[in-house]
Amino acid sequence: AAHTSSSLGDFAQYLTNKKRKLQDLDLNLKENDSFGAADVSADQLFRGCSIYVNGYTSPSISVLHRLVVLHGGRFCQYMDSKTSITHIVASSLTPKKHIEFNSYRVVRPEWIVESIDAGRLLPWHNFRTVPNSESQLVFDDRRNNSAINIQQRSSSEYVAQQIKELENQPHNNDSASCHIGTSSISRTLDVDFVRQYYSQSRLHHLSTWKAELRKRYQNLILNHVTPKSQTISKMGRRNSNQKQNIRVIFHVDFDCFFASVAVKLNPQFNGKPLCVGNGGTLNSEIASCNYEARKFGVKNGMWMHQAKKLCSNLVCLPYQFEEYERVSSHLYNVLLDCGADRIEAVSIDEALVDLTTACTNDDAIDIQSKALSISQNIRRRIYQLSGCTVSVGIGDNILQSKIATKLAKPDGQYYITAKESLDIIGSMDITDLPGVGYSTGALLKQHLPSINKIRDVRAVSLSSLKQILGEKTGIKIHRSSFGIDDREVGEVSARKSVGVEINWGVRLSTFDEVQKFIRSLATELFQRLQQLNITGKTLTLKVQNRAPDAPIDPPKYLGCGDCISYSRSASFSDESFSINDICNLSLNLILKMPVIVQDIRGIGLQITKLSNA
Ligand code: DCP
Ligand code: CA
Ligand code: CA
Repeated sequence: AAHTSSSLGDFAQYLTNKKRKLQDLDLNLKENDSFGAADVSADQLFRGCSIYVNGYTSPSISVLHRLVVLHGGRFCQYMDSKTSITHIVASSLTPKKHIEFNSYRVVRPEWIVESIDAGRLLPWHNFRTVPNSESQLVFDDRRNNSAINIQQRSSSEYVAQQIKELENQPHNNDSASCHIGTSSISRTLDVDFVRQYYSQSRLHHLSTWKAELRKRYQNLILNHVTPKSQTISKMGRRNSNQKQNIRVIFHVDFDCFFASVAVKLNPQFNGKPLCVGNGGTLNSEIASCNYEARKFGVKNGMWMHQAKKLCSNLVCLPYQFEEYERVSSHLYNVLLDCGADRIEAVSIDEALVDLTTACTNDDAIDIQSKALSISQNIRRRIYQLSGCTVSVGIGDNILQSKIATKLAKPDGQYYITAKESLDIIGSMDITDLPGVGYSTGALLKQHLPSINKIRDVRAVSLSSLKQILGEKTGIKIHRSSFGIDDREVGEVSARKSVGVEINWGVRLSTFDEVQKFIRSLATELFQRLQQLNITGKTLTLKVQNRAPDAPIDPPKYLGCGDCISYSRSASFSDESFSINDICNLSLNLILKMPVIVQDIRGIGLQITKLSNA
């Protein structure tokens, strides 16, 4: 289960429960293990010892856990109560851990195994992970000139050996014994990681494009011919022939956008099932697949291994970010020049256009045929310029036009009547509620389990909907269930935050690395603020921490897996903050979170309470 607790209290409770569960498990283990029962004399060998295992060990952490518990010791899953831990078992230590564990008895796993063999507790200092003199040396280094010496030491034989050990560690080993995969370390430590990540991340591109396009087309009123008598809409300008409240909204969306661009650049795959994704490894996600692939049941967002099962000869091609921008610009240029009243950028491959005036003109015979002929034109011109097809949905409002697009796809157009859209919306599953997230639909299902389709929502009173979903969402869902949507095209709310977030490829092993990672995020964030000419008052730090029962290596390669997410905010002393200020504030915030360095799977920084710089 996903845990999204944000408060410390909840997490403390979670930990307490979890620990209780583990202790029960320990008891069970002890009672049921015949090996333990047979060796009664050794039973209390580790009595009074509280043992914590750090990093990769041989035998694995789960074996050590068993051995410690069977022989009367306490096994600590977490380092939360440092003082109660008597021994840390580690095969090797990172320089940072050297310091962090300086006041502990840090022993090699052999101490456990050989003590059991000997039938008595062997002196721990004969099994030091770090020979005494070395540990002392590091400590002195730290007192004298802090981090620099630790860095220098990383060339020492000791650390070299440690790295070698890590490198020899197999990737998909027993997950409990494999704390950090090598390639993940190098990825996260890579100085250019953040920059590289952003140049390769499609989600980052999608959100940046969206922000830029929105900014460009926000408040752009295209039809400047305004009859004096007309002030029908608060934003749009309407033609005098327009009947009150009638609107003609177009939704224009590229068909399988990334996949279309891929086929355009690789025409040899024309007509073959194809998708675009990250390298096509089995553990990657499909960003876009063409309609030939969809015939096999392949879908956008599906995992590659699943898609390959459905369609074994599915071709996977790489992203072409620059080409997406080029193709998209043709869409926007055509829409800027089609006689529209208003235009709204929805995303790189999709826009809303208010064509009320053009469709209700004096020379328009009837709205539907006029709209369909304008649409035909738009589609033809976009295809001529870009070589990719769009589909167009037309309706009385934004919601209806988006539903019409679903009926138009691929390479088609559809004019939907109010009655028709009402039927279609009614037959949709509530988790597909248009304009609201999946979670709202799920929440509704939880409170009203008998409700399945959106048409059932119509029977629920507005007051109950408000009670379940809150005032705003309640009203919104009530209205959308009846196909009502009075948003104006281009009426997008102003930007409320600027942020950066990485939750892929994040595997850190020391606090030093956390600091470095935060610094690169802060640098990226700072550059964005500068580009947008924006500053703000408040910083929010979000950290994704591996959920205790989630596997160390999630199914998605280097993904974040099941996480508990923490979020904390603080304000800058003034709005002219620097990269350093962002770092310092972030570090203050992360220290207040009960996160474990090795379990961090994602970090995000966000600035809110924005103002112009
Ligand atoms: N995209 C992505 N990841 C997402 C959503 C979108 O990479 N979670 C990218 C790939 C898509 C493009 O954005 O090609 C446009 O998204 P659409 O939802 O419009 O999907 P397609 O254009 O691929 O298909 P359709 O024909 O259904 O619109
Ligand atoms: Ca699309
Ligand atoms: Ca789209």
